[in-house]
Amino acid sequence: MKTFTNLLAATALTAVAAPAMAETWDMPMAYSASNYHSAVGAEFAKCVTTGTGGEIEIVTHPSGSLFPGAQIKRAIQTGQVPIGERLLSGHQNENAVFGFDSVPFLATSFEDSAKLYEAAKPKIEEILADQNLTLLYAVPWPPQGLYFKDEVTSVADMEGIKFRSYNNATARLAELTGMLPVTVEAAEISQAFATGVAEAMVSSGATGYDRKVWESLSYFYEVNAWLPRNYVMVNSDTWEGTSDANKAVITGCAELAEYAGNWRAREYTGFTVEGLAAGGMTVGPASDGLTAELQAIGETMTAEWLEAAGEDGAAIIDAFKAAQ
Ligand code: PCA
Repeated sequence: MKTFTNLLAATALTAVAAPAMAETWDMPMAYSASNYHSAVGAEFAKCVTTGTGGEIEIVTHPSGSLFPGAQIKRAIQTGQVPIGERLLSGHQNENAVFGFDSVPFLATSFEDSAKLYEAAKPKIEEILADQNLTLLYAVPWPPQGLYFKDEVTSVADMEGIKFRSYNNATARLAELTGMLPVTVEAAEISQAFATGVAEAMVSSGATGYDRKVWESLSYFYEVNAWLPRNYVMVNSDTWEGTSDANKAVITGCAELAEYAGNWRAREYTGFTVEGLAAGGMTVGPASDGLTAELQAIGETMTAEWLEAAGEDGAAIIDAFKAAQ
């Protein structure tokens, strides 16, 4: 009888000591572990694991190691993974509204990009909710500039160049400048440039720096075309099944991650642009002539986006303009 009582006591103790139902949430991320998006994701994961007392352990998988970028959203939607991070404008082909942050020259600074995001957020949350996805946080990339092998002073100089694209807007930019778009994930960029699959791209100083593109390319023009964002999303069924206490921890960690990510993006901008120059690249603004040509192309792309995104797109732009 004594043994039985002891056994009961021991079982009760174990029940108290062990976390209720420990779960592991694998979190695929598309960009290199050293990139600040991945660093922020790792901090977010740690915050959740610690805050939930280990009930939810988030394990990040950077560099597209679990799923390549293009498959991450679908993997979360279908419950193959509970959570993940994705460049949302990568899904412009699915719904033009997802491309609101890649409309050329609409928001070209961190301040404006934050206002544009606030203007778009309710609609984006609604679209994601219809796809069984719950938005947790979003972090911007630094302003997008143009990378080339040779000096480029006009759109005519771009004719026939193989241009690495990462969403519809970047592919369209290639078409409108007479270049040849080729889709390449960030994780594959260095190889694509080394092998000649791609010869140019539009991206941030951060991505060029992470991928050491000075090994293949020589010019970075600070065009400040737009600032796209990465989004961390959770499967809505998983979210519904999460306790209120753990939801509160995750939401709090997401707020911290968004805040930290925004600051890191700003700091990383100068650091990486300097890094490109230190790597041997010529870094600076585009010529006045090229800037004017790109502005005109931006107007075409803005009109096309508004046409494709309809009333929702117009409402986002109106809300953004009202906040400026
Ligand atoms: N880097 C990502 C998206 C935007 C950016 O700055 C990329 O090039 O894939």
